[in-house]
Amino acid sequence: MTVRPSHALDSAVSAPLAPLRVEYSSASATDALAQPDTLAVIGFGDTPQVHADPRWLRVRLRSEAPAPLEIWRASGRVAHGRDGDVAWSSDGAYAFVALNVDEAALGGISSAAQHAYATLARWSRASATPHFLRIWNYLDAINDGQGDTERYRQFCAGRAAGMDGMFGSSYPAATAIGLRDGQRVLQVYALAARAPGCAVENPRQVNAWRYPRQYGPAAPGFARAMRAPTATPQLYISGTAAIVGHASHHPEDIAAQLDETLANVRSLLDAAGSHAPLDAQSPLKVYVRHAPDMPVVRGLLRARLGDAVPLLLLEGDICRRELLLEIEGIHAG
Ligand code: 3EB
Repeated sequence: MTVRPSHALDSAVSAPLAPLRVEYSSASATDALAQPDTLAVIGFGDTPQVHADPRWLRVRLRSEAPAPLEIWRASGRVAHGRDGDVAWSSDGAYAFVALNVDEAALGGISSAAQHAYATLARWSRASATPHFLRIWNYLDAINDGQGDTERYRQFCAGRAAGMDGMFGSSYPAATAIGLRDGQRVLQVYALAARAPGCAVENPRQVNAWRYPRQYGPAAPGFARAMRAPTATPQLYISGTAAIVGHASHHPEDIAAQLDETLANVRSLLDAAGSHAPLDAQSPLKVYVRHAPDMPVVRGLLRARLGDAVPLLLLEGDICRRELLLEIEGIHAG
């Protein structure tokens, strides 16, 4: 019998992770960054804050009121640094990886996306946390351009080219949302882990990576949700909208789109075998296309979900013009 000397290491690598702790917080970024277990601090909206720390990220989306910070906390001691245009932090179990790519320098949104994903692929191959669980993509003017030249579709094409097999047959959960500040800088950030998660698809929706050709030259490479490789259940829910099968439903009806979206989220939780209701352990982020819809959406969500679910509402464009809102989140259960 051969005893593999790396056995102890193998089991450490495959041991379940402690859940990442994610919260919306009114703490100051400086205080949050001072904690040794802080993996990432994400500021939304017009926050003027600038921190040199690679764990700090500003997402250029407007919020209803001054937005809370999103804080990710790991379990171990967090190291952080920069490699080229990648900012990273890691406790060995999880990693936060972020990059901003100037479109003009790369020759457009498609090449910027390709560069971003090729960079992530290279980073992950050299890392102790090579498994992507969740990726966020933010780009300016996402709906500009007609047909296959729409910027979202060009982004999808570049993303597919840059991924180049890095996810094998299973994509991570994702969000892709439009910014409106005219800055042509693609923002991509990700949560990666030491062990692989498990992709979950939604039986009410066609898998996004199988969308038919009418939605663009390259199907969007993401899973509807990702079960984290954690000791207690944790589910990362992708951006979810009023799409049934592959078609958008209820154009121009924000309330009906909200209910369809919640039906999709519930169906996804069922598919993931999660029977716990959305609660205080389920922070949701809600992207709303038209600012005047924001109080309406907040009211409807409180009526549907109760007061315990942490909500962060942001103004942003959804990747199909007729979609008025999108909901993403994390769920313990
Ligand atoms: C959808 O279901 C809505 O391109 O990464 C949601 C989540 C959407 C992620 C992406 C797109 C993406 O197709 C749009």
